[in-house]
Amino acid sequence: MIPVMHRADDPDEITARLTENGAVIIEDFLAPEAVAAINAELGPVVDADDPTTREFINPFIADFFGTKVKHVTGLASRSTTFIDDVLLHPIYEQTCERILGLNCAEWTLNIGHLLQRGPGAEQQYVHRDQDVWNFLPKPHPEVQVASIVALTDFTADNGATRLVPASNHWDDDRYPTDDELIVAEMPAGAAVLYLGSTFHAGGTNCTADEWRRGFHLSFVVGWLRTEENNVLATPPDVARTLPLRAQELIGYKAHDAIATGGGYLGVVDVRHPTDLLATGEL
Ligand SMILES: O=C(O)CCC(=O)C(=O)O
Ligand SMILES: [Fe+2]
Repeated sequence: MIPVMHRADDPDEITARLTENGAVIIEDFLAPEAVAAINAELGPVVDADDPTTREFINPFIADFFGTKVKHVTGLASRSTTFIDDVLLHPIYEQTCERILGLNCAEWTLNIGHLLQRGPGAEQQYVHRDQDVWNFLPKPHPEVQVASIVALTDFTADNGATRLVPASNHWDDDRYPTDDELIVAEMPAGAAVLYLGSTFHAGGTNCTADEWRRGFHLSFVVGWLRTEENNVLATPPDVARTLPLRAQELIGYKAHDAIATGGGYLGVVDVRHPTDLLATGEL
């Protein structure tokens, strides 16, 4: 089972449940007003997406998402409600600090997508999100905190995410059986947080006419390459208009590990790109 907690709960407790179970649902992650504002802003954008004509990097990924899932990518550059209510959500800061903060100087946004699973969308293959970094030798420390945020009610029938509790503790040679998948049913405004090491899959949508809409966003230690090229997706002209913390999370802050015996990553002119944005040099 997936523990259910609330945004006002002690961040240490939320982190403890997340690391024990590999997943935790925060039932009131977004206020109803925030869900309404996000849906008003992004609903028309996602509805306009046509998954049958969209192109993908390769046929495998095309098949992974299929032709029944609408996408909005690069959310940081497209949506102020995404920035204010989701990207900067304190629960991400609290859990990333406690989990990723042990293994990096800075964490960054890895990917920020809206996924709308439509009628007929089939279950994804069961995977760990961290497997995008397959060249990272195992075992390795936890490098990713991920989440799905429900913008509509998530039900077993409309494609709610399935997760495998405690699979973050499994050895690399164990793969889940179907009966080990637990459905993260949750109301609009809830989120399921999970780890990069937790097995999961977007579910089959077997309804006739219900769209399951949710954000898929994750954070990663700042020394790994991100799945989405966030700086290109949110170029300086847009980034300049965003709150400083959003700029940092998108990748405009260098990963400065000098204090722990490392070096710097992601500088421009040997400075933080955020500083160059502030002075107008970028
Ligand atoms: O949409 C979902 O429920 C899961 C999406 C997912 O796991 C992924 O795209 O990696
Ligand atoms: Fe995933």
